[in-house]
Amino acid sequence: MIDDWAGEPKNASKDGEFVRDASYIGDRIVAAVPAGSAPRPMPGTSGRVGEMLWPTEPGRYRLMAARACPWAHRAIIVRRLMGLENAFSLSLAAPTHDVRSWDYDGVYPGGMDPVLKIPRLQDAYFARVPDYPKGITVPAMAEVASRQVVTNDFNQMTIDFVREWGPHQRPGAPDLYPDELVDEIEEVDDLVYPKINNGVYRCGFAGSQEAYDKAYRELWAALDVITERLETRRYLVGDHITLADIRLFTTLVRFDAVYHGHFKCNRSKISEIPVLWGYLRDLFQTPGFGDTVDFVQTKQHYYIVHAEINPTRIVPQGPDLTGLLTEHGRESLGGTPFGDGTAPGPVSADERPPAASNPLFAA
Ligand SMILES: N[C@@H](CCC(=O)N[C@@H](CS)C(=O)NCC(=O)O)C(=O)O
Repeated sequence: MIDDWAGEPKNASKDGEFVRDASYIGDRIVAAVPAGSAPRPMPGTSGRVGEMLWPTEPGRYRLMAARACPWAHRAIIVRRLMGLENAFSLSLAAPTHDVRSWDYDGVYPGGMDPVLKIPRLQDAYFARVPDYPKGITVPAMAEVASRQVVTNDFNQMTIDFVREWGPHQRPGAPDLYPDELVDEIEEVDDLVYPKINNGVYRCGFAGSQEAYDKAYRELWAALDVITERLETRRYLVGDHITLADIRLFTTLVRFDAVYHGHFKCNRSKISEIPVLWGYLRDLFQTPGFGDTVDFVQTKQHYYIVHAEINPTRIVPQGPDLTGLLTEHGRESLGGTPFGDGTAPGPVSADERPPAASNPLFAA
């Protein structure tokens, strides 16, 4: 809750360990509140910031994201797979920013988000919580009319895209979070989130050799477990894509281009691990995954914004990414990408990453 946040350092480091700040404006956008209604307190709460329920209402919200960010990337993929493009629009921040966090410099005319009419993401945070003391992070859902952040809880947001927006999803939208698989999906996440998704950050932002060594060991131990699991299964849980695969994909797809060098996660590249490389190529080539990636922006973000670990701010040229398009052969493991659902159509021209940023569009 917001009262408890003031003065708390973000991503505080203890004994050189990177400790991610995982507190959020945790309001939710849900089906149970009628469209047109004002937000209401979550049952049993006093309705402070983080305790409100807002209605799922097409046109009312805007997803504020950035191509570079793996946590925002989850939301972009889920929105596309569920066909929610007409339910809420997408705002994409510039890849680099100063200490005031994300802005729209060079992205939209006049450096202003054209719908929210703000130059910086922080304006939507401050509209909700004046002097907001935490990280100004993507992804966030903002209410268009009030230009304020509703939620920045990246994980709950994607679960709610799947479960709360049903009537506004496309026909054939897959079930990415089936009831009967939830326990297993979250069990996999108990390993993937701390050791892999956040594990690469724990390596990269470690402030001591010991903290780095520990994070590195845990990262690779977890990747070994996941590799073994994916040797005989096409997807992490069940026989079609679920949120578990989306969560892992966003780290794997950045690995060789960023985490291997910039974050010193360099036991090997994903392209040198046949099972993970096959799994990554399979997902990359699946509509909704590879077509949401912008490698140029992703590299620019990490190598330029994190000057504390890359003081020259030089952005590497490599690696060659064309291998992502090669045959993966994982169909023989069984399963189908979307289960009883169907693939989304091609990504719309206004949301397609540029050809220079993605081998899928380079041809
Ligand atoms: N806040 C979430 C994830 C979102 C997040 O960390 N986003 C990053 C980009 S990858 C961000 O917006 N950082 C900007 C900042 O902290 O100023 C968490 O840490 O669990």
